[in-house]
Amino acid sequence: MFKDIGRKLIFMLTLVLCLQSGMAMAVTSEDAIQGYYYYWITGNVEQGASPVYPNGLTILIYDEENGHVWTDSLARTTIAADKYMLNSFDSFAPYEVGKKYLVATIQQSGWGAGPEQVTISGSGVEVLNLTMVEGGGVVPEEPPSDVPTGTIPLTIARDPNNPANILISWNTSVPAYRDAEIYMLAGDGSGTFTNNTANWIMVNDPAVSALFDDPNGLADGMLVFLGQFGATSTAPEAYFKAVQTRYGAYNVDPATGLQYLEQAWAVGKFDVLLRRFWNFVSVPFLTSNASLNTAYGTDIFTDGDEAWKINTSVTPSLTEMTSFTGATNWQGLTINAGEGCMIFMKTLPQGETRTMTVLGEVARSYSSRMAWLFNLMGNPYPATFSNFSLGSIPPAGSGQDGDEIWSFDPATQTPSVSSYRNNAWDPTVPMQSSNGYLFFRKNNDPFDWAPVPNY
Ligand SMILES: [Ca+2]
Repeated sequence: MFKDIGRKLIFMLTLVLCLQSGMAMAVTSEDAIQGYYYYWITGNVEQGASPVYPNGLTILIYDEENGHVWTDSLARTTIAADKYMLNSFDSFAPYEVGKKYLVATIQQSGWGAGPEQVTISGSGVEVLNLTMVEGGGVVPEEPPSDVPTGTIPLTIARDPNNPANILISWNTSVPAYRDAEIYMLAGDGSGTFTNNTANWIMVNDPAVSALFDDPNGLADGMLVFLGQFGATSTAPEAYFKAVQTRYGAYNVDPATGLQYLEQAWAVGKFDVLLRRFWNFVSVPFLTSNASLNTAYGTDIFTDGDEAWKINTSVTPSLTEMTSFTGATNWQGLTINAGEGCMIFMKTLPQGETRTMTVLGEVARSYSSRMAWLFNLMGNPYPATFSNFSLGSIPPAGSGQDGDEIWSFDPATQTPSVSSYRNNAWDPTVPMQSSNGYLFFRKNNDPFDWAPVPNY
């Protein structure tokens, strides 16, 4: 952080000297060490025959990749007094020295300036004068997805290079996604996800930066969350979002009225403690039919451990679906968000626990069919509902007399039941993230369960 500020100050100072001395600028040794190329492209934009005045137009320097010009190119600025100055420091420097880039205005009403090539020399200021022409300029594209403006979609997985770590990554082949700021939200393990930006913190903040390997090194599209998978985990729940730096995480997107950080999609990790014998669990993330091997891992289980789910291939019934063995792991069994699963830890000593870390994307909506009789379910969101009847669990009018919800306390190996009567659950049951529940639809029709997240 301080190094960045220092670099920026050196750069600003160098620029001032450069402008005062007629733009004869030398590269400082600091530049060479850092590998950042302080570089300005500047010039005039003549109006020419254009009915569109250049002042106020946006001008870009961009790397034309596969014929695309992305909305968020390397750097951009606004033309003022017929002049522009594109600053490499406002981009995700370094540029590639010796490579040709393009400079152009965004086209407006069919008129624009450029594109014209500029070769990055790695030092000094390049002067490139442009003239508005009909058909000139560029029409940039949006990044290739439906992600919210100014944000970057993340993926989360176990680190293939070190299974104790978690790898957060994003697609830097999209130029806009190289401009990343990564934010984290930590929780106590009870299901505390929120989009409220007050609780989020940038990963290079000294308060959390030690949890990561090189939290400032984001140009590779990868961030390693150290020691947070399984036994060595110290953060029982944690979430990540990414925004594009130039938008400003706390600025408001005029199209949605939300802060860019607020509307970014999230991924996360959640630790589930397993105890001796029966555990009733669920995955509070979108997993799209993740295999149990992926969702639950394999290293905390031993031969003879069991996974039980509802077998829908016959009359719905609670069925042992697979036994764990070191040779076959969990075989082909899969788990989805909102699905409950009973795990039997056969050989785990009394009083010991095992940490099962689950990873995935935080769901923004959810729906599943509740069948007649047995439904093993879980909260599909990493945020606890205080009451099953809230958030349409089940939707108003869908719970009917005779329905039952069974919870299970793995510490005491004790089940408890709540019955639906007089339009309410008796007693009320909080729906905790990562717990599993048995919803027993005794007499009534199936229905679509679509709880609304309370983020
Ligand atoms: Ca990195």
